[in-house]
Amino acid sequence: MTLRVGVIGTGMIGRDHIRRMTTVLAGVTVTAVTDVDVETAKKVAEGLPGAVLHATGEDLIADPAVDATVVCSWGPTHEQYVLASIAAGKPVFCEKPLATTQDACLRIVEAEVAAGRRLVQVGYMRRYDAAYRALKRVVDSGRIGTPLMMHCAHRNADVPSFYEKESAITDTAVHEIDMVRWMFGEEIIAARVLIPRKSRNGGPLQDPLLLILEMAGGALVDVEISVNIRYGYDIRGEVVGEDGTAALGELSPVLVRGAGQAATPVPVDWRERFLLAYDVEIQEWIDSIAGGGVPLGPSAWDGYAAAVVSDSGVEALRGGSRVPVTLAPRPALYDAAVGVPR
Ligand code: NAD
Ligand code: ISE
Repeated sequence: MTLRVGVIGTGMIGRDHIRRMTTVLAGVTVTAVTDVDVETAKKVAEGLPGAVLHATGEDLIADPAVDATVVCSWGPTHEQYVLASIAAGKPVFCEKPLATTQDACLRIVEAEVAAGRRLVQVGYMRRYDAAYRALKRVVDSGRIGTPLMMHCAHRNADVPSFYEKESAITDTAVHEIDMVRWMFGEEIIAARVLIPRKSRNGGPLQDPLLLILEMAGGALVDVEISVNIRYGYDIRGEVVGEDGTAALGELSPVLVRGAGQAATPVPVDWRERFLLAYDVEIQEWIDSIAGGGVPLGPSAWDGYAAAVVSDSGVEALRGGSRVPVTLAPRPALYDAAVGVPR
């Protein structure tokens, strides 16, 4: 069966997911697109034989030639499209964040619970990255003993002009927030933020930041968030266990020696660094829902939990010292979901 997908939002990641669904992945066809930027959406639709350009996301979701939706519009618009997809009984892959407030995420969780089946998957792609998966296998094997700490760095070369102070947590470190819940199979119970000397490249932003997350089992996670590091897109992670450490390896397949140096290239941005992770993420999503199955990746609950932790991080950034994370009771619908046990 070929899954017929409609894409809402034909910006950077929307176009990238359309490229992979039309030229890389199997079992999928893009039958509809929409964007409030009609000119861009029109150009994208023209490159997709047989695809319909819809005036609104709601029209696209209602289209009988759309079996499932991929939401790649701006964060504040995610809630309306995810809720409309649930109401239509159609699976929806929503780019992160699930929604921009924890209340909105909870409304999505409640709508999905009322629908009685999992329809939502959130675009936290690190769970699909070969290096993160290898790191998790080592942690789960017990080879380095009980994890005590994880050191992470999330460095962007630069960020767009609309990026705000809080985006360092809500837009960037939110990936680590989801990743460590999955890595350790535990909830995060509190957040703190430490503020180092400001980079001259950061403009009005407080750049860099150090986010400290406390896991339910007692491990501590530190996340360096630098969003104007200039030299490239650099993602790091090292777990420190009682008996050893394990870190994400260098991913470049080439080491260049010359002029007295040995060097590996650094990716330009997230599209390059996580190219294959996005491919695996969307392929596994297609395979899981084709034929009426449920999505197996990050759930609406995971999207909600990430939003709550992210809010605690923002509060800590704005002046709180240690801000606890308080989650609503987890509905039974999410018991079988990949991720954090009850
Ligand atoms: P972008 O600005 O390039 O594209 C967003 C598009 O959404 C724009 O074309 C805009 O016109 C459109 N849009 C806005 N409101 C809309 C509406 N109501 N209906 C339809 N279209 C609408 O942004 P982007 O970088 O592609 O990011 C889009 C989403 O993807 C964001 O939520 C972002 O956080 C997420 N993202 C995820 C990753 C990842 O690593 N998983 C990477 C980048 C972006
Ligand atoms: C962007 O929205 C992403 O999701 C990228 O993965 C992240 O590295 C970047 O900081 C965000 O702005």
